[in-house]
Amino acid sequence: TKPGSMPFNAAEYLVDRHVKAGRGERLAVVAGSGTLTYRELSEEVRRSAAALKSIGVRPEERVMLCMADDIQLLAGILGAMYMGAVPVPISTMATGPELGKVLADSRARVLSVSTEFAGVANAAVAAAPEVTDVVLDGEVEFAARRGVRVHQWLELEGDLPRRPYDTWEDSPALWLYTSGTTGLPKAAMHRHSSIRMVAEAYGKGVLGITPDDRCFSVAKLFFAYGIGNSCFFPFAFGASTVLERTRPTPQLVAERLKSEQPTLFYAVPTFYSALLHSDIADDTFAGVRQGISAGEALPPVLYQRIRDRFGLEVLDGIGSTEALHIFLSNRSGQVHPGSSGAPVPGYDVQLRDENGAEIVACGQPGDLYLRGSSIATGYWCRAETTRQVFQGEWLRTGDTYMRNEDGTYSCLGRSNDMLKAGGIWVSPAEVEERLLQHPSVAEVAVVAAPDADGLDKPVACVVAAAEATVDADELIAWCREGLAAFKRPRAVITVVELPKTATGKIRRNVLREQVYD
Ligand code: 3SK
Repeated sequence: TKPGSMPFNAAEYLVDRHVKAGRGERLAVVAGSGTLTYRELSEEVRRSAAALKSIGVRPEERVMLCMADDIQLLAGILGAMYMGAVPVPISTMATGPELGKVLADSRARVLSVSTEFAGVANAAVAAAPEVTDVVLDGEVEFAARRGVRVHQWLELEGDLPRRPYDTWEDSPALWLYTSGTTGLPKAAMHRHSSIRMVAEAYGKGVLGITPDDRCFSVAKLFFAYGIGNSCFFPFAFGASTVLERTRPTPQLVAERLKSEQPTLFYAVPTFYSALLHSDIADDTFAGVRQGISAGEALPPVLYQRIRDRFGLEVLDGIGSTEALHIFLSNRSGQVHPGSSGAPVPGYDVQLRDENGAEIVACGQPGDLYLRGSSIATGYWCRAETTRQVFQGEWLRTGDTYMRNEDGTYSCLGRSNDMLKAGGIWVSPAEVEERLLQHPSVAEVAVVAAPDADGLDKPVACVVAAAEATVDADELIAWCREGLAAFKRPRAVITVVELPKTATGKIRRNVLREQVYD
């Protein structure tokens, strides 16, 4: 057999496998609209596969889902995979025109929508001439343009399939759009076997998930980070997942932790920071065995404050939409604060200099390259960018990293974020970490801006902490005190918020433009 050609269906692996093995009565999902055992989830997934088939969806066609985290989104994603189609969960934070562009780009004919997002979807469908069917998860006004059929999930019927479509390991399973730094988002195309790979690598290899675990993720299912956290990892190991339909706040998270008792909690650094700024009880995380952070580097000061106040150990890691999930991670009991940890089992990383030569010495900044079998097959209809990013076995991550003496890796920023001051490399992350230790700073990003001579100098864009005022001179002096003087920001600008991508990464290119103005 050719590699990748073994029969394999990720939805069957995640759900039906447990039913066949006699684990059907175990709890699988706790969601806003109810709870499901694995047997019930299997039924929902097959019902969704039948529903999609009944409206004419065929294997390998895309189905876009703009939906809140709940049973219908899970069943929609897994049902599409089950019948060989390709689910494309999409950000619920998009505007109508943004959604319209990706809908048209994907050439999906079917769009599944939660009632909350009907208005946005309505505008999007107007911009996507190929859409023929819209499926809604509840009663809501939806005046689609002519020629578009509008359905209710619950009213769609079809014979429940008894087995999945005969996908192979390499069959297309899932597309995830990634925002990138400029232009239209692009779809990273993932295979069925990549889902098993990330579950084995990170879910088992790093988190050691068992059937007794319960996962709760602040990152939603439409993110690569969220779908791994809330779907692939719990279901690969017969554990359960807690889904939250709305945008979580610290108070809401505290309530759900109390009522659902998750053992694994996944968030991004900004959310950990919000938790610290909230008045939730210090014992909120008493039942959580592990916190997880990704999306951007977790500053050591945040790591320590979470640990001191909540007694929670947070494993910082880095992943990417292209790699499907986390490929560098800290390990339980061996956290190196300020690092993204060591390669996850199944992945190799390399640091390369500007000539493409491998950097072996510790402490030297280099471009991070990644090798591992969960890497996407490419971007849909982006041949040139695909060639630049997917280089044979290696993925160019676009991040600048250095290796530490203990074999862990520390993020120095995006490859194109690094800045030079007086001809010496300055890591924005390092200056940001120092600034975050100042009580008047809630969030900060350091970018390069040209001085009067056109030479780049670090500028700090600061979001003030609640009830604090930012004193630029004081912050510059604070950095001068704690860092080599050349690293200090030459100016401090107060901003209301930092521009961010859908995955919570700071959009430094946008910030740079704002600072230039
Ligand atoms: O940004 C990350 O660190 C990440 C982690 C897991 C999956 C996807 C992403 C983008």
